[in-house]
Parts: sequence; structure tokens; C-alpha cells
Amino acid sequence: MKVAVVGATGMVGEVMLQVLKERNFPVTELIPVASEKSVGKEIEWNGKSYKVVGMQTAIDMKPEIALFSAGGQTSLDWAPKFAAVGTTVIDNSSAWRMDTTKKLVVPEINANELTKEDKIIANPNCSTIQMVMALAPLHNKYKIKRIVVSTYQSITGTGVKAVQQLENEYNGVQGDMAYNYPIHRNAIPQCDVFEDNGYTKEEMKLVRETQKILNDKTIAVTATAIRIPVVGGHSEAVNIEFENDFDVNEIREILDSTPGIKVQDNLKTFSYPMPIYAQGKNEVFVGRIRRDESQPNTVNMWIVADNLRKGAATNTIQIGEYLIANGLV
Ligand code: 2RA
Repeated sequence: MKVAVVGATGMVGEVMLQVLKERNFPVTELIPVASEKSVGKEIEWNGKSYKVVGMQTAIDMKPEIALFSAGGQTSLDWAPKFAAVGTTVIDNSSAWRMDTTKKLVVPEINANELTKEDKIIANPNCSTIQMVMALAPLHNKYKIKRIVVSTYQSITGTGVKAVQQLENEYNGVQGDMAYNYPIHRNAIPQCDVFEDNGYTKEEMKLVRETQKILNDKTIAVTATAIRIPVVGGHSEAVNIEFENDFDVNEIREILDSTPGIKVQDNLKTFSYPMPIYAQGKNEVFVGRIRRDESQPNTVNMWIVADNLRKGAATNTIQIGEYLIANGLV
């Protein structure tokens, strides 16, 4: 299979290359694609050296699959051109997520919606993916009425400039700023830009994408997304009100038996998810599962995942695996 990785030199692109190798994705020819300034750069992958190429060169090579992580405008400009030559595009940007003609996919939840006709497929936002991974099986069992979520997001979600800012601040060095404020020893209550309603785009992604993936606009969602000086992954404190009552142990059992979920929830051994331990792993980790004693039919939980893996690269590649396994590419 000819596979293009568009944005191959970026943070998510590099993780995509790692995960493709780890999962033995059936790549017969890798096509690393990046912006003109990176064209000609050599990258090593799976014991071979590849030259980075530009978009049109990659399109002319007619890859079966193109994994995009190159920003929304690049995806709007180029994904249709790949699709026009028969390539199936799986895109990590927000460009296509809310397009009613495009599927927004977490394979464990709704890959069965995919058909051969889907030539541009949207990968959800990282903080949405980890939340719906835990909530989808509970929605099926107890029907979710309302979600209140606070996220504690890794600076890797912003990119390499943010990681550099934290390192500089930690070492007392002046340098470029990814944020308007220091991130070291701080928490910034803004991920992405603000919308007219006072919420950030990141917070509204949690609202809109959750309703689309769970295919239920009656689910009320409200979100607060915070950036914190962490690199291993995103953490989320989630409060879920169901239409029906539940048993906490049954919730644990449902989650523990859900592919892609690992329950870490034992207060006696202080077992709960933390981003420092989630880093580099593909699972979504759930713990601190406990009834909300302030209102009926409501549970609290803590959800952690590596935002560059299940939140981006791994989910994208799992969509590719599903397409191949089901003869859709
Ligand atoms: C963030 N989810 O963490 C967004 C984009 N990666 O900034």
C-alpha cells in the first residue's frame, strides 16, 4: 500500500511514522510530504531513507491512503486534490470534522459508518477522542443526558514551539512564546481562540464533535479547556449525568471490557491514570470512577491519554486499518 504522511516532519507526523512501524501497517511505499521548505529533507523510516516531497509530487504518485496532519487550510486546499486521484484521506485537522458530508470517526465507536465512497475522513480532536472512548459504551448502556468536562491539556497539543517555551522557562532562558503567558508553574484557561459565546474553539469541539460521534444532539455538553505544563498527554475530569441509574462497579466492568480502554482505579494502591505514565501508550486510561453524590444518576471519572497517539496518530492509523480490513481501500 502506498501511504502518504502529510506533515511528516511535524510532531503528530513523526508519531504517525512511529505508529505505522509499530503496528506493521502494510506500507509498500512511504511518501513523506511536507511544506516546500522541507522538500528534499531525508527521513529514516523502517530502516530505509526517504526524501520528503511536496504535495503535487505526492498526488502524482497516487497513494491509496494519505494521513494528514498539516493544519486546516492545507487540508482544505489539498485533501480534495488527493481524493480526486482516488486517495483516501484521513485528516487530523478540524477542517472537515463538522462537514455534514464527512464522517468523524473513532474506530471503536463508529467505524461501521465508513463506506468506499468516503474519500476524506475526519479524525476528531484529541480531547474529544479520549472522552468519547470512555463515554460511548456508557451512553449505549445508560443514555447520557449531560456532560460537564474540564480538561488539563498537554503543551504538545500546541506544538514544538510550546514545548520549547516550557523548556526555556524551566531553564530561565528567554525565547519564542507559543502562549501569551508563561506556561511553567502556570495554568492557562485558553486552548485555541475564543468564539463569540465566550468558549474557546477547543471547548466547542468537545461539544459539537461529541454529539456528532455519538450521533445524539440531545446530549448537553459544557467544557472548560486548560493548558498545563505537562507533555505526556491530556487529562480530563468528566461529570456525566445519565437518563438512568447505574452501578459504579458495572461502569468499571463495562469500561474494563471496552477495547482501547484501561481502567486504573484502586484507591487502596493509589492506582489512577496520570499523563506521565500514559505517554507513549495507545490506550485511554480511566480512573477515579465515583458516584456524584450531589445529584442522581451522575458519575465522575478521570480520563487520560497520550494526545499525540490515541488523540491523533494512532486513531488515524486505526481508521486506516479498518478501511483495509473491510476492503474499503
Ligand atoms: C490542542 N487539541 O491540544 C488541540 C490541538 N492539538 O491544542
